[in-house]
Amino acid sequence: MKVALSIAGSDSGAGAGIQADIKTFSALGVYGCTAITAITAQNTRKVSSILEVSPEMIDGQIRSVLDDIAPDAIKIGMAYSRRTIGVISRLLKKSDVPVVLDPIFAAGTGAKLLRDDAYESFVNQLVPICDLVTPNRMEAERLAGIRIRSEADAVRAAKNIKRLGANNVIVKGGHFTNDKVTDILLDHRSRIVRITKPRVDVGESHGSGCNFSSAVTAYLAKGRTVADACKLANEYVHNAIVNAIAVGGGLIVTNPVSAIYNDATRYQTIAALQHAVEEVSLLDRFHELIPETQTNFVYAIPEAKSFSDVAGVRGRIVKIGKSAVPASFVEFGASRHVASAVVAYMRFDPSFRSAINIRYDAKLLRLCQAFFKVSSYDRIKEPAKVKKKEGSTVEWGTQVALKKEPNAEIIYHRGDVGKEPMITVFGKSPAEVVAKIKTILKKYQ
Ligand code: PXL
Repeated sequence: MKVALSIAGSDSGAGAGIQADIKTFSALGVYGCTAITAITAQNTRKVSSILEVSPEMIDGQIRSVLDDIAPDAIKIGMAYSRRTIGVISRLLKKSDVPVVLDPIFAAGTGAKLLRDDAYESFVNQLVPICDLVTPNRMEAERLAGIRIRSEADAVRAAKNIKRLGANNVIVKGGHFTNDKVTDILLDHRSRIVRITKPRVDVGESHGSGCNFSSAVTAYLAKGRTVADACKLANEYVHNAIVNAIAVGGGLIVTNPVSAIYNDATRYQTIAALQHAVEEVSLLDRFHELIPETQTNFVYAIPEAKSFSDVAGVRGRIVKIGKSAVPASFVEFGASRHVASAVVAYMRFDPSFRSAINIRYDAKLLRLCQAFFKVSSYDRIKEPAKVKKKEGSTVEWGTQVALKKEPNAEIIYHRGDVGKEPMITVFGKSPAEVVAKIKTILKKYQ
């Protein structure tokens, strides 16, 4: 496992600082070591106090790590005072692994995290020993000594900062007002690389700067070039911001571990659905429930927002003679209709994440009504403007049916011109949906 060291301050609210760095290193599969420079008493609203760690103790932490664990890359965060800067600079001056410097001057909530009397040491002793400096707009303005209002200004600022002795400089684009966020990287050969992403409309978040610099450090530890590490870190932080959480009453905090949870839940979702698809397909006489347009069986991740967050059977479960056969494997985005029904249902009750569609006939409907709460909608009553959007009828109809009967576990419609009538069975898990199908099949002659 590659190793990264973060030399930074502790944030008790854990959105930024060393806590954010460890989360990021861990999420990116890098072993994270730490040397704590200062302890902040802090939450999402404010920093209430700062305790500096003694220079001897900072020196001791860094030496302990360097002597034994040999990091592949190092990040410097909150440096706070002249003494601390002196210690870090002495120990890292001759570093043969990449050093990333995140200029931390003030917290998003306002407190000073670099003392005014330490600024000169920061510029003279830390900037020149670093391979990459990662200022945001305000930090770049201070370091470069110019106002940054445009991309051309950001390029000029990066050049000024490079003249202070930094090998590579990235001026981050988060604190501008454009729809797109563009980071400007000026690399060691004075080439400009622009990294652009759509802006995430969540307002100011706490932690993104620390997540970015520690992600770059993790990618450098894994051997990526500076430009690649910056692009990958940009992508990573974008997702941490998309998944930001309101843990306290102040700023929202970024969620740098969301990517691992996301992948893990996707795997669990696929595995559970795959199992249930096989089970339902092998049920005796299940093929009799398959409609003309075939059956899909779906399962959504807990935070599903659209059909792409819902797993389904690619090509549906099809009737072949007297058997039901999944046309292909289970995959995210494989269903539009049944997936849209689940997404719509989850807006009512997020615990109902699975569904299957079966044939409509009067006898099946009566059986459903005998065992489960059933509701319905009438496709003919759909407003014309809803009809235009693909998949929207099902969403609209599911909401209509749930408004009528909020506890409905089965929803049907009687079709429309060229639209087959359909019954959709919902459940909290694919296993629960299979159990409902078994109940229906048992009585279906
Ligand atoms: O976001 C920069 C930052 C870094 N390190 C510590 C912090 C903050 C912001 O509050 O508290 C310790």
